[in-house]
Amino acid sequence: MLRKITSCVLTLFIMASLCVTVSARSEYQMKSCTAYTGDITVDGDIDELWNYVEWIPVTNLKAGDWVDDTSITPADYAALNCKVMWNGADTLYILFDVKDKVVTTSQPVDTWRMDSVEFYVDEDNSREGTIQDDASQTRILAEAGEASSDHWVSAAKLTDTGYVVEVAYKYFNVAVKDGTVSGFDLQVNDDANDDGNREACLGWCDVDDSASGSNEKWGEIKFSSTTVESFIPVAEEAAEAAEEAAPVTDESAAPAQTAAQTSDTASAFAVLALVSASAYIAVKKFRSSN
Ligand SMILES: [Ca+2]
Ligand SMILES: [Ca+2]
Ligand SMILES: [Ca+2]
Ligand SMILES: [Ca+2]
Repeated sequence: MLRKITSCVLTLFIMASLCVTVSARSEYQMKSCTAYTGDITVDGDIDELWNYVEWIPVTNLKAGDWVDDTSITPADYAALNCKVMWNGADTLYILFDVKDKVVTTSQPVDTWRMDSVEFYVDEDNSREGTIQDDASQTRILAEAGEASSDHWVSAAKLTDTGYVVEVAYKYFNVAVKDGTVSGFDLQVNDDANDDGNREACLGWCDVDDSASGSNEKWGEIKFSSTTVESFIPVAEEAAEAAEEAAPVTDESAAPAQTAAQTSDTASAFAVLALVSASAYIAVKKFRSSN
């Protein structure tokens, strides 16, 4: 009897452990982000305008050797935050900011095992369960430098804490306008120990690594005609305008200005002295005539 109870308790314990392991992955949740209008340069440097766009955190650990290892914490693998913008016509910009302690140099056969970022776009958001026609998955390696293909250009730069990638994706099927919605997802692949294999893979909406085969569980991106510039605080804008409007001063101009100001001040004092003297004479005259 005791053996039976012990066996049941053990079975329950194992089942509970399995449940914990499974629930370590996030549940799929539709997310949405908005691309506001503005222009940036695709060069791997973060443009000033990006500062006025919200970050999109990409945090779903969905694949890689560590995906079901509960001893692993987010501090152990790369972190990805993204921003989006569009040029008001046909081009979507994406900024990837990756914090990665060990950027890989290994060259395995499969590039998805290497440090890299990915973006998924389904222009008409058709969600038919495959990736075809105007839907695509694109991978940019951390060390790719400048790269391009038919519908996109990218620039990747290493930083002290990882790497930055900027992408311009040009729409070819849908005429983007205010209110357009497309299927969209983001991803980072991390080889955490430079052995040519991927330890962690994080997605924005995808939770089970199905994004590369199906567009059903991607998120959405909405396009807005509101400009990113309109988010710049008024005081900050005024300070920038004042700075731009300020006269250019150099060492030769400064003394000339001072001399002119000194001359003006001397003239003012001379006039004041003359007026005072006249008033004094007038008073004297007035007094003497009384
Ligand atoms: Ca840039
Ligand atoms: Ca489609
Ligand atoms: Ca590795
Ligand atoms: Ca890495």
